[in-house]
Amino acid sequence: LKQKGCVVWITGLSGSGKSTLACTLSQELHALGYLSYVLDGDNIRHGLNRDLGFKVEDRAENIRRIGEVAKLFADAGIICIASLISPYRLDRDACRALLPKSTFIEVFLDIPLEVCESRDAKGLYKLARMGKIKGFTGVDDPYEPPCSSEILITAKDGVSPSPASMAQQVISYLDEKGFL
Ligand code: GGZ
Repeated sequence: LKQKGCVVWITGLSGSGKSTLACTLSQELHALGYLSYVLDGDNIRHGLNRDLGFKVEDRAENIRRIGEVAKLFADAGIICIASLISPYRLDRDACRALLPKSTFIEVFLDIPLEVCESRDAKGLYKLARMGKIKGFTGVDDPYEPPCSSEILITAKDGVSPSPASMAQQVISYLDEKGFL
């Protein structure tokens, strides 16, 4: 293999573009001849984690299981891209602790709530504002931003970078650190 296994952990609010970045990044890596695999919170909640909801303990368990699976992929030499809100610092750090030093790469998709909410692709923010969804991250449930993510992606004047440029930012990091 010409790559080194690692976990690219994308955290951010609902609608921040985590899944889009994960998918674009995976495609770009594939085009460059690298093997990656995406573990998306929203998808995994339909299968492996279908027994879990959004209470604190359920989110913790969702994140823990995805962290353990991501570790298996990384052990196999694959670049595992995990995209989930993962709102609690403690849960993310527990996943970090599962992996060999510097193979857990935290990507903070720091897009303001107003921007995420204005997209509202699935109409979930609207439902949360109406009180029809309780405990929605950013509305009436917390999001703890990382203090020292390896990669920080921010919006400029309320405009997110394009998926391609976000993916490029991650690829440059992976290349620099010797994963590619
Ligand atoms: C946050 C929720 C909630 C609540 C449903 N809070 O943007 P989406 O819709 O497509 O992705 C979100 C997804 C969050 O799942 P994660 O596994 O990423 O969350 S966590 O890491 O916190 O375990 C959102 C939808 O599920 N969703 N209810 N209450 N997001």
